[in-house]
Amino acid sequence: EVVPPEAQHCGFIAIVGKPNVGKSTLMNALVGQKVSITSRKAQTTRHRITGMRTVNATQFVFVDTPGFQTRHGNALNKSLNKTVVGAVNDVDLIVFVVEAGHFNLADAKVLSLLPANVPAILVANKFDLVHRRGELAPWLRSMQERHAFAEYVPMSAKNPRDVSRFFGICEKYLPQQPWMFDAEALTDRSERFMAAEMVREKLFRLTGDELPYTSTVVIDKFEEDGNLKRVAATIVVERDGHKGMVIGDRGEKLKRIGTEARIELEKLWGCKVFLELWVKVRSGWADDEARVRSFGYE
Ligand code: GDP
Ligand code: K
Ligand code: MG
Repeated sequence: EVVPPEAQHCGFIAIVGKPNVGKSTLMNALVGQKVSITSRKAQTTRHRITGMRTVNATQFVFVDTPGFQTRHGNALNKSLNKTVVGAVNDVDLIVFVVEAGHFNLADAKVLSLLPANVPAILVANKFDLVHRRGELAPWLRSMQERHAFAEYVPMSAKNPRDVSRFFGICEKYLPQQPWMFDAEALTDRSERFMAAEMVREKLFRLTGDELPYTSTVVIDKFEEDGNLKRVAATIVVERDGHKGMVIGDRGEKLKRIGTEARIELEKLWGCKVFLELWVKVRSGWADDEARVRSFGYE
């Protein structure tokens, strides 16, 4: 069904909050596909990721952001924080995500970045984990005193009913203007970028907590060959010892990272993928501003 441009609504919605509150999970659920990688580790999201969904006459353009880093001031973390500050100032609506019933200094730090002139919705996520639901009402009232939120939404990003209800909540904040992307578009990120991200997701998920967050993925080759995409990528780690953790016993770990990333990419692109992985040591890259930039961080 064709929607004439004068009937179209379209707007940008930034999703912000401290690490691990479920921002990327929410974004993927809203988009309906994995366009932003997730894991139970902080620093999984390292870029501003745009994902969109067009529902009837309205195009929702979601901007997922890294969790604001308050600990180490290295070059990587400074770049992550700049991305958050940039994202909140240029949108029609802000979705501020916290874990339902929780609010600490790290949340307060992100909240202090929100501009007063952009409406903000409070998402109290992970509602499924709240055991004493009666205590949520006074907690929500305490949140009212912290910021003049336009709405208070207890929900679970993992509950499809909550997610579909969310479109109706956001809709009224989006201006009447023509869509900026195709109705079917899912993300503005390149296939090359998505390939690197899927490898990084598996790296984060399949290695233990001992592997520090200072690893990254670089694409060396990206070729299309009929209905096949050939990708070669290098996992960059900080120390020799980390290399072994990524490769694993007789290469088992690296093989599994490759297999799982390939399956995700085949699902995303709907074609066959040949994925080749390498591991390299670049000590101190996360402290080196030029290196951080050369690896694709803003
Ligand atoms: P981000 O760092 O804010 O982007 O958080 P992620 O989306 O990467 O999610 C962090 C962790 O929280 C992951 O293990 C998710 O599966 C989990 N998570 C996200 N939303 C929910 C939710 O609504 N309920 C529960 N129980 N877990 C969630
Ligand atoms: K995370
Ligand atoms: Mg994230």
